[in-house]
Amino acid sequence: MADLKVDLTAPNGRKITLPTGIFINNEFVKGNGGTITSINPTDESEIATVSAASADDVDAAVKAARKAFNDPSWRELPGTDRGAIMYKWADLLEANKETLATLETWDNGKPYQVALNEDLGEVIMCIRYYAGWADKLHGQTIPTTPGMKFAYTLKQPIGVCGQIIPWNYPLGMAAWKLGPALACGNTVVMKPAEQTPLSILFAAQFIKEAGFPPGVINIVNGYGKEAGHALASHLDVDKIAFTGSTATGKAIMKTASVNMKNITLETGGKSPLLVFDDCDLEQAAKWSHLGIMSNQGQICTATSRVLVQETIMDKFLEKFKEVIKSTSKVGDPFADDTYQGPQVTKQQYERVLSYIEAGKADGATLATGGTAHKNVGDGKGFFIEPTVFTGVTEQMRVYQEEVFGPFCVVASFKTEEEAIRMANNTTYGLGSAVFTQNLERAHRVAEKIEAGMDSDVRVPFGGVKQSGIGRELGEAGLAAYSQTKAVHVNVGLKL
Ligand code: TXE
Repeated sequence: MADLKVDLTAPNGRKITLPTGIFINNEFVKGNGGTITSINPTDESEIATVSAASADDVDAAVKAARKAFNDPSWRELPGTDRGAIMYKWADLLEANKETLATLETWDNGKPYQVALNEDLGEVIMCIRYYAGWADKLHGQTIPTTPGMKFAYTLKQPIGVCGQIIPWNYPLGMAAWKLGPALACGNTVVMKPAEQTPLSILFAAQFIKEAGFPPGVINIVNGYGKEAGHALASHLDVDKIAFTGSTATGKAIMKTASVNMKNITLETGGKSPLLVFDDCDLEQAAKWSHLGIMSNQGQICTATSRVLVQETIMDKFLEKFKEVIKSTSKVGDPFADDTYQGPQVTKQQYERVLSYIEAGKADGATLATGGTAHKNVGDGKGFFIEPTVFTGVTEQMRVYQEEVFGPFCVVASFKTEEEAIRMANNTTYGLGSAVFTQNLERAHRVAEKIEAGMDSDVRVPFGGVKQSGIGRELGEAGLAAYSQTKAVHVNVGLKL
């Protein structure tokens, strides 16, 4: 730690020199909030120890971001040039994607092929997508009273943006938040999750090389209660964007009210997947599997409630279990044939196991799984068998609460009305999916479900109810990082 770098050899043999400081003003410096030791969830060994930011460090990062926001080298940079810097950063990330994916797998536990092809693919695409927007942000001219005045609007950045992100897609969440913020000309202080501090440090190395002026992007690893709270409560932070649990989202909302920060929240979910009796059963079973069992079930839009029309329940369950058995190979995330790695931390692993107990205690029927996966890494590691409960009623905790693991409940409905009512019977509203070959029904149900759909960087994403506030991604994501200023021009009105 002394020279703020550590030499590592990853389980796949890759040699990595990783910066360990916090990143302020384009430099790695030692944090004063203690350290974070990252644990490999596959075998519970220590990977590396990195700096954590104190409240004073967060203050230093905010000061750097404020200075950068007011500096002509960023503020007056034409959008095209801003975009060019972002493209350069994306190119550098792409050139280093194997190392970034290695760190992601090692620290988070997700399968390497997924980290490399899906996560890193999306990260690079997201930064490029928003780089393309940087010179296409403009206001409107608005006709008012001819001969007297006209008005126009300007799209301006919000200022210093605090961004607090979770551990399920460490680099993905960083890209979703940095892309639109930078395209709009803001400056950023980002606090990554303490469970996964590594990959973002490697990515931060390329910020200076890409050409971002000092202070435009600051990365402060740290703990939620200290560094996260310091950021959400800081009086010189203009916006806070958060992805994580609903409980922490509510706490941040309260804290952020101290100076009425602009706010975007993306929180939990209990997303329904509806299977009607006229669907392609094979496809419905495969998508139901992907929707909850990929990324170890640690997906905010995971389709964790599968609602199946009563008449096809037995057939569906048979297919679903078949797909789980043939696809969900649990094991070493660096092995090519692994579908499911370990849960990210012991805490998350224990949380999933406790929900398995809750399901049993409430009288649900275990259709498959329901135990820790033992035969990996000498019984070490945070692995869980893909778990499905049937016979679930709407009052059960496993129907209502977010589990965040390879764990889903299957419940039955009789009619379309009942399916919609059951789908909407939660405090959440994030993702959802409908399987039917009846197009009228598909669109009718989509309109009535209180939730959005899948995610794609080009399409707006976000929740309703207690799943969040605001939209990220797509053109709508730019609105979260810009404000509209109106200018009235007097062209002849005399008093
Ligand atoms: O989340 P937290 P945790 C859900 C999922 C999971 C549960 C708990 O159900 O099991 O949340 O996960 C920072 N002020 N999701 O405990 O606490 C923290 O340091 C400011 C869904 O990891 O919400 C981290 O950077 N910041 C989700 C971030 O908030 C604070 C993804 C998220 O941590 C803070 C993750 C505070 N007081 C978990 N306390 C999704 N929507 O995808 C914590 N943080």
